This record gives sequence, structure tokens and C-alpha cells, in this order.
Amino acid sequence: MFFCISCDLGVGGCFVASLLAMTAAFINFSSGRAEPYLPALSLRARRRRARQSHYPITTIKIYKMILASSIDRSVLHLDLDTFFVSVERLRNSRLNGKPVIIGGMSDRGVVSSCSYEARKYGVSSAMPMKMARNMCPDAIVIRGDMELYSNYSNIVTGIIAERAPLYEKASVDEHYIDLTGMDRFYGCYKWSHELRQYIIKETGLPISIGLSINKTVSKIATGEAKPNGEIEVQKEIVLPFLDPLSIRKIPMIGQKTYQVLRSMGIATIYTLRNIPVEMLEKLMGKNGIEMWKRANGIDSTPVISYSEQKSISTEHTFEKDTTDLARLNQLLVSMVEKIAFELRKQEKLTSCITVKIRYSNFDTHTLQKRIAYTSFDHVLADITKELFAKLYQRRMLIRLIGVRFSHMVRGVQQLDMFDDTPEKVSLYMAMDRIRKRFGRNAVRRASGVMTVTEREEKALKQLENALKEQNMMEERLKKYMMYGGR
Ligand code: DCP
Ligand code: MG
Repeated sequence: MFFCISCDLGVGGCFVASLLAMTAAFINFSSGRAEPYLPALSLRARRRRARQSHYPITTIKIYKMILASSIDRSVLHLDLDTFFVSVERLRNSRLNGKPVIIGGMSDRGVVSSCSYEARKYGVSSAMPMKMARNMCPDAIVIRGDMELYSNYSNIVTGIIAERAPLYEKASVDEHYIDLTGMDRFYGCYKWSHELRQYIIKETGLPISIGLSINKTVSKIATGEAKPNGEIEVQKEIVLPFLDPLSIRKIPMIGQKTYQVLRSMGIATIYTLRNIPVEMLEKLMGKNGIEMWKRANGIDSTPVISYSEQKSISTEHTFEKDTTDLARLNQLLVSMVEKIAFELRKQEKLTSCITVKIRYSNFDTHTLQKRIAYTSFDHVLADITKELFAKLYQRRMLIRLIGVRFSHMVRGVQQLDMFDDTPEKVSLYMAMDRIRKRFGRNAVRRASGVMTVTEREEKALKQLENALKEQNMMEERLKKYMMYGGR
């Protein structure tokens, strides 16, 4: 059966059709698999063409992906509904049923979370607060409390950790659980339903879940289950479930990609998955292939256990052991700056800092603290210095210091910007842009940078050490000469 792609209505509808015609590669979907079909060409010409083009290679790769993805998996995705708003409603029931917006209070702040009642007016997260207030003048605007939200986030994680065989904390309010194989003992859906009920009962927070064959489909299912619902998408109905949905529902499609695809007339997942993958590859490179796979319900990314989730750390061993507190604190700040920049680059937040000290006798001590989710230097540096002050009680010579951020989740900076001005957000963004372009040390916090005098002192010390070493060498050489090279 030949398949001719019908486009969703839209300005670029014809564009897709003409692009498809240009590629002259139609897809034979009769077997449910993508096979390049080259019409009206002799067998020889078709063979020659297949040899010249890279289509068959990509197609073979895709076959392999489809095969790999057919291994049965059960992945559960859980996402708390209007998380920050729901927590606020726990402590103030008068907010129930009302339009509520959480975020920076000033006009130049941004929306972090908003209730469904506010969403009806077009308010959405990451929207400038001024715009949100204009859209929904009756909304109750609340300054957020990241410490409180972090606590609730950790309570939910705790409940999941106690019960789930393998789970990943993806963001402050989002978890994945790998339930593969559980069906043999207990129905996956039954288990998921009971877990959801338990979370609601224990925390009072509404949460939605999606159960399916991989992370992408489960996450999309959760989105469809909201608010306060649950959906299971079994393997056989993955494509019919995805087909009518907007491409915007695919997690990796952001605003920009969405606009590009929409301008080409691609609106539904059905249309996207029926575009030849090679064309998407040409258009968007590797991302194009990834997008096509997701649209086809293919995603082999594993659920990464929380304990295996990467941490970021750095250490410094002193050339000469030290007790110089000013220097140690300075160094800690610059170490925090270095790894906090890395954190923001990865669009992550940390909720645990560990400071490590190794004394000159190699005794090693660490101290850690759980904190509210953040990625800001100024917050992290203060806590790091505080931990160091608690840890460094022995006044012995220090050989090494280290800082580590762990318990990381995906998230953006604005999460704890409630108290800060938008200027501070812009400052961070500007600093990171400069660092990305000119290197990590291009901008540094004054407290993490040595003064001219300190730098001169350091250089003098290094010179002294070098002279000492040279003198020692000369002494040894003299002795050697005296004893005739014996
Ligand atoms: N968040 C934020 N800024 C964003 C997106 C989210 O500060 N741009 C915060 C506030 C949210 C929380 O992260 O409460 C979780 O994000 P979600 O995308 O899950 O949004 P909600 O939980 O608010 O709503 P939903 O019911 O759609 O999950
Ligand atoms: Mg949520």
C-alpha cells in the first residue's frame, strides 16, 4: 500500500507536500515499517540510487531501533499537579478553586507555577508576571517558598524510594519508575494506581501518572491524564494514542522547534511520524532522528536510579599544606563558582552540598547538608563556607579540600528567584554567557579572586620554594663532587 502523507491544516501544509514530492521517497507502510519506495524507476536505476543515497543505511538503523524498542518495558511517570500552587493550597485552603500564580512579585518577575483556574485565562509558567497579571487581573499572586516546596518534593521522593524497585527523580515534582518485569508478580497498573493513591493520602497533593512502554510515552500519558488522573497506554495502542496529539506534547519539542515544524504544516504527531526520517535528519540533524523516533513511540533511554545520578565535584590539593583561612574560603568560593556554572550549563539544580577536608596526616572528613533546590553561586557559596567552618575544627594543616553537589534534578534558575530581582537573573545569565564564550575564568566573584597583594605573595612563595630546591640540588651536587662521584 502506498502512503501519501496528508498534512495538518496550516500555513505550511502545502510546503510539506512539496517537500515530500521533492524527496521522491514515499513510504510503504503496509508492513508498519518504513521502507523507501522509489516509484517509476527501473530496477537498475533504483539499485544505483539506493547505493548512492544514504537512505537505506538510516533505514536499517531505524529497523534496529524498532526491534530494540519492541523489548517489553513498563515505565511509570509521575508528575505533581500545579506543584507549587498545590503546596500553597495545603497551608491556605482559601486558595482552592481560585486563580493562583506563584512567582516573582515584581512586574519584571516570571511565573513559576499557576493553577488551572489561572491557565483558563492563558497564564502559563515562564511567562512574564506583568503579562500574567494583565491576562488574569483577579489572580492571587504569591511569592514562592522554595524550602517548603523542596521539603514536599523530598517527602514524595521518600514514599517512592520506599516502594519502587528502580526510580529516577527527574525534576522537583517528577519521577520515573521502571516496573519492567513486575507484571509477573503484581499488575503494573494496579501497583501504580495504589502508589498514586498513597502519595495523595500521605501528602494531600494531587498527582497524575502515566504508565506505558518507555519514558516518552509515559510522560505524554501523564500530560493527558492531568489534572489528578491516571492513564495506561499499552504497547498495542501507543501509536493510536500518540497520533491525534499535538507535536508540542513530545517532551523534546520546545517553542522554537514547534514554530519551525508548524510553519511547515506539521501539527500532529501522526504527520510528524510519517515524514521520512531522512528528511527530518537533513532538516535538524540528529535531533530530527530523535524527534521522529519519539513520534513513533520509540525511546530506549533508561530510568536512571537516583543513587546513580551524577554528582558534580571538584577538589584542590595544596602544594604546601595550609591553615590560611582566608585563602581556604577564597578557594572554596571559586570552586563553588566552577561547579555551579557546570550545574546551570546542564540545566540542573542541586539539593545537597558536601565539603571535604584532608589533613596533612591524610585524615579525611566530610560534612554534607541537604538544602532547598538551587543552582545559584551566592546561595551555594554561603552554605559551603558554613559547612567548612563547622568541619574545620582541628586547626591542623590542610592538604586537600573538595566540594560536591549531589541529589541533582532537572530545573531552571528561576525556581528560587522569588526573592531576587530580575536584574540578578539577568546578571547570572550574562555571566554564564561570557563564561561559555571566553572560558570559565573570564568572570569571577570578587570573594573568589585573589587581590594583587595576595597574588604577589603567592608568586614570592613559589619563588622562595624554587630557590630552596635549587640550593638543595647544589648542595647535593657539591657532595657528589667531593666524594668523587661515588
Ligand atoms: N517550574 C518553574 N518554572 C518553570 C517550570 C516549572 O519554576 N518554567 C516549577 C514550578 C512548578 C514545578 O516546577 O510547580 C513543576 O513544574 P511542572 O512543569 O510540573 O508544572 P506544575 O506542576 O506547576 O503544573 P502541571 O500540573 O502542569 O504539572
Ligand atoms: Mg507538575
